[in-house]
Amino acid sequence: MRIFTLTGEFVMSQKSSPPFARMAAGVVAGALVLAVGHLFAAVINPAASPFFAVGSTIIDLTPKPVKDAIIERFGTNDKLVLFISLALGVAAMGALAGVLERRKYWGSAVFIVGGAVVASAALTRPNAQWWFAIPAIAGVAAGIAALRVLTRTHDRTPETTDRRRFLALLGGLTAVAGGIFVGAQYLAQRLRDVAADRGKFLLPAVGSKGRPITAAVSLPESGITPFVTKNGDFYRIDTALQIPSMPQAEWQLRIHGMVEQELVLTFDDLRRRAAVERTITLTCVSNFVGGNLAGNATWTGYLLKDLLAEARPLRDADMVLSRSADGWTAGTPIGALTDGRDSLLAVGMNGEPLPLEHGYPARLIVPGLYGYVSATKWVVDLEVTRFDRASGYWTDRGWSENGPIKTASRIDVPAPFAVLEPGEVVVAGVAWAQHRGVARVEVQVDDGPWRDAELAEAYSNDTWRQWRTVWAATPGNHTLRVRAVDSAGETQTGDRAEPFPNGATGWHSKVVTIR
Ligand SMILES: Nc1nc2c(c(=O)[nH]1)N[C@H]1C(S)=C(S)[C@@H](COP(=O)(O)O)O[C@H]1N2
Ligand SMILES: [Mo]
Repeated sequence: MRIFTLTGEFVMSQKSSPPFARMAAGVVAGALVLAVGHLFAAVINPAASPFFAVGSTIIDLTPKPVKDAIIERFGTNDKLVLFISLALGVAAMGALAGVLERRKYWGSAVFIVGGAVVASAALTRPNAQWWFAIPAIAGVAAGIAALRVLTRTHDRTPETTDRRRFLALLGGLTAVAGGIFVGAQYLAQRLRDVAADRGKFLLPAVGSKGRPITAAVSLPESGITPFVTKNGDFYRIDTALQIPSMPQAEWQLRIHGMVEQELVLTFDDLRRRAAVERTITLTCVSNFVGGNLAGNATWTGYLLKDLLAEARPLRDADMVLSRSADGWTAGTPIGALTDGRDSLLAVGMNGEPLPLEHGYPARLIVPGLYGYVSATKWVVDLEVTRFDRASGYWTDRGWSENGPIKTASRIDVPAPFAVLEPGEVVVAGVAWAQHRGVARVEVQVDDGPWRDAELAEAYSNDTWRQWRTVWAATPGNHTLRVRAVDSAGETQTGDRAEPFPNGATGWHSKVVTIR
């Protein structure tokens, strides 16, 4: 390696080589830490993998404004962005370790510190056991070994052959790390094949069906949001970096806390109870005005009021804290689960077992409440408690304790900034005010009067409702606005509010150009 020293001498020596080779050695050793950690976690528990342990911890610790900025910029690719940042972070740490790993082992020390961070992240995950630290320890051991071997090879091999030997070792170890990672993924899949488990899940026979969904609830406009959202089109929001894998045979729902009779229900127990089918529109509190974080599905499941009645909640309980297999929680007012509305322990979505990302094998669905305080996916635990004793995941992060869904309406057609011919232009969309129901929808063009839109038949107060109007469009740029009125006669507010802390408000508008 030819370089000039500070004094200007020309030297040929590995010892004073620029740090690229050492950095590369460190990066490869870092990759081995991740890969070996991932492999051990595949066997022990996927949540203990450096990727998931650190990733989930970052998600839980990220302050809200940063999280919002990331979600705004990257949308639902936020998890991919997180993994890439994590890999880059480990690469940077590896490069630093490589540079520092001279005779003094400072690089190994960097790995040990990094490993301690990963191990603490793993050990502080919900449901963690002491052995969640093993993947980090094993990964760091492999990483340090690789770092030692690589730097020694680099420093000791004679100049003429150094690059070749070093590069071969570097390449070989990179391939090994890649192989281990792919193998770990495969092993994790084989060991807990929850997709296959879902394939064998039988939906219960339904005693009570909801109203049939007739053609009258749908308007024929093309481009309008369909009344029922297909499972594949249904929005997905959760903090889960990996979908909790909960085979049906292992699943249990524990109902406990302030109850007279603690209950533990398996699927065998549930199959002896009456199943129902209900169509309910779910909405995320993070939805912006005009956004698409809402979906409507026919859910198969069990009425929560019946299951809770078996447990006999104490009179002074006012909340049910539901918990997922991966430790996420929601605090739901007990009234919303027992007041006669169709709150469900759902096991089916549009005639299929719940898709893995929507909560297989069981989740909650509560009409009228945003998902963050009610719709726990992969649910395994219901603790009957009080708002002054417990709180849910997002409430702990500043979102409102109560999350009733606000009245909202959206223009689906025409498309934003559409350029259209003058004459009859169809304006259409959906409106929702779950558990109150949409009574009217009004549309305004520019500063004109608010006019009633035509409505599809209401399916129920718990579902959204399609609307349309025909507008006699004249040339120029125009702003279209929509607002809904709920069945209590309350008009959707035009005051703009951000989603935080309890849901966005404001009228959705679209600008169109008429030629
Ligand atoms: N276990 C778990 N359940 C969860 C969440 C979560 O992060 N983890 N997010 C909730 C939120 S904020 C919403 S809006 C709904 C979204 O459900 P979906 O992904 O099926 O549309 O799930 C709820 N249930
Ligand atoms: Mo949400």
